[in-house]
Amino acid sequence: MDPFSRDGLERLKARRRAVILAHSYQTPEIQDIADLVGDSLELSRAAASIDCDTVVLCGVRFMAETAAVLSPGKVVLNPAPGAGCPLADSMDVTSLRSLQAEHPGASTVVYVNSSLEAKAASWACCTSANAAAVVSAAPSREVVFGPDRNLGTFVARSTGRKLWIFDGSCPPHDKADISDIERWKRAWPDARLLVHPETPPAAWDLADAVLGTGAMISYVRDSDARRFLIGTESGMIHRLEVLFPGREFSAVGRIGCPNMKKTSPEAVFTCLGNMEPVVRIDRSLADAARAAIERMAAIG
Ligand code: CIZ
Repeated sequence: MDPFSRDGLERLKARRRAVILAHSYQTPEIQDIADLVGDSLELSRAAASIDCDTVVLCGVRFMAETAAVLSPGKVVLNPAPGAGCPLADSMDVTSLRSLQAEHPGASTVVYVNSSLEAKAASWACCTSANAAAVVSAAPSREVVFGPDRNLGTFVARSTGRKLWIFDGSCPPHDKADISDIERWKRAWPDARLLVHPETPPAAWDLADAVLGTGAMISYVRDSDARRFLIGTESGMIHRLEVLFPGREFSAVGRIGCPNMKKTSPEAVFTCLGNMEPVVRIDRSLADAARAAIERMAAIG
């Protein structure tokens, strides 16, 4: 195959009737070759709705799996099959079932950062963009929620629902460096501080708003501030800079996900050329997980 070039990639995409979808935490190089950059909710909706034969999902494994479940008629390629998610891996389905057994009357909502087995055992999954809306729509007032402890705590506060929360976390967000955030607040006193709900409550207490990445974009769009401190995975800075060239952004809290940086433009090109690695999911597992994923895509 020819070496990677933008023209070569466009030719391959046309030949494969392919779209490239990238999460907002991907590197600038990947975001710049993508047809659509977004959060998990936007990517899964796009994978299902765009008229194409092939989807190249640039993110981490659970995102490629979610896209494949929602797009059974398409080939979903994952150019970084080694990119896992420690948060998703932190809750196996046996642990989730134990929590469910302790609270038999509760509905179960799992964050999209979870295994397909956990999704299959749940009423719905959610993203940070619609976690409160999904929990509020749950048929029982009590909800078993996992795996992210911080997001669960935030959703319990904002919905007033009783949540039984699994004790998992996203290591880069959970270990956000609070003194770095404080330092930046002193350095840019006029800036708005936006932090992700996967960060710990100590970060929320300093922030102007606690938001998922999609809501951070809306916040900046609607704000008259010129400078923003962003407490989430640092890939988000490129996304914001592309969308809002007149504003200034700085990443705070030293939040970096090594798995999100495992996709290279060359790997995207090679996987489209070879049409592998294909995301293959056992049919019965996909069918079992689909209802929870479809609820996530339909709500909020
Ligand atoms: O929902 C997502 O894509 C994640 C993991 C974070 C966010 O806020 O976008």
